[in-house]
Amino acid sequence: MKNLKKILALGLCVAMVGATLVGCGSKAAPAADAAAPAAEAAGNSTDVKGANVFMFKSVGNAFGVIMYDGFSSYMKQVGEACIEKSPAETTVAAQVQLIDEAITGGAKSLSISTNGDTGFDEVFAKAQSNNIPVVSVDSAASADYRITHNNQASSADIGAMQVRAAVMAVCGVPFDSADPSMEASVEKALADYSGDVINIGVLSAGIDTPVQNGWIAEMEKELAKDVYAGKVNPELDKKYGDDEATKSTTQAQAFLAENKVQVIISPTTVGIAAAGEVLTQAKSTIKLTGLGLPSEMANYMPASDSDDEFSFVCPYMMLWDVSHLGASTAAIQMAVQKDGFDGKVGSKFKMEAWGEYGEEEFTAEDNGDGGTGVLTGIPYTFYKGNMADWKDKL
Ligand code: RAM
Repeated sequence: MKNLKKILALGLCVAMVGATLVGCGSKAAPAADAAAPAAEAAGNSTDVKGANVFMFKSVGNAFGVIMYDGFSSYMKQVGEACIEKSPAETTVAAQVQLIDEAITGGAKSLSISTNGDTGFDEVFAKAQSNNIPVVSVDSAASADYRITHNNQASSADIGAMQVRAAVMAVCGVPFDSADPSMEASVEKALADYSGDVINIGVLSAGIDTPVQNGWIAEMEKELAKDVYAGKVNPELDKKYGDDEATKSTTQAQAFLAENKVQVIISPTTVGIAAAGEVLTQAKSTIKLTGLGLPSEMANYMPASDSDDEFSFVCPYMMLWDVSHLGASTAAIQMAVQKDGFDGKVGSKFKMEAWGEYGEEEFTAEDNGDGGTGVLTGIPYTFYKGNMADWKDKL
């Protein structure tokens, strides 16, 4: 039920970030706030002192920009100050330094998407002893130090759907909106497939990035299923672009030069956009899918029912409501600070109505990594049937 509501809310209209943002037309109210240019949005502070700090993996990643826009618009709605402090480089060391500065500067809370599993213990312990609650989002922080993790969508679903989309792309099978999980579609595609064994490449973010590594592990579980046996190589060919456009481009070019894979999955918006450009320019037959922003992928994807999706490098891809992901992170922080939400399994909180979303209730669940997570979204597939609606909004 909760998932269906998310699909409907996402499908109806979402106001997104910054200059490319498109409002919701007749559905106005708080979503219009989300439409405000980030620099003007209230809630934003110029000072760390007393502010709720949001830290993405690095600056300049549109996914992080949209998430912070949702975070700050929710903070504004509830009258709280916030500030973004993301590093220039996508590294643990750069994040640790900024967290340390935020603690010294008197931050009220920390919401973070981490660049790695290790290296944060000392600074997170320092945050804890300064009563600064740590909540992770997108890429998890250590269970020992976070209150909970905001899980954008089920990792198993994200991993499995990317593999299914990759195989369908090679087999030339269109996305069928009546089969959103693509489970039946991929089964049929493989039953009809008699070509060479399909090799899948993965263009990921950092080699140590928790969230992408979690999804890759789920891709490998999906590939171990009988339906793929003998038809798809269970070994993924992995490369890492560190969520930097230049490095991701170089890695995509390496896939092209090696010519070993028939399809690339890129579970990062930076990687998929870089690969989209490389493969499109080269007029390559290597297909592409993964997690992308429609605004960044519009040149590499079909956008109308009359398009032949297989004449584009990326026939379809997935993502979720990134703005809501930021807003729900802010709501978790508020529940921790004001409503006694402690992030233990079974503890619940209510998120105030925001944008097109009515009041929502979320519950902390075992996240499978020694800590808890709160599931706030679902993967949504962008394809020729809906890209025209989304490329200017997300
Ligand atoms: C990138 C980041 C982020 C990921 C999205 C899909 O912007 O790497 O971690 O969740 O893509």
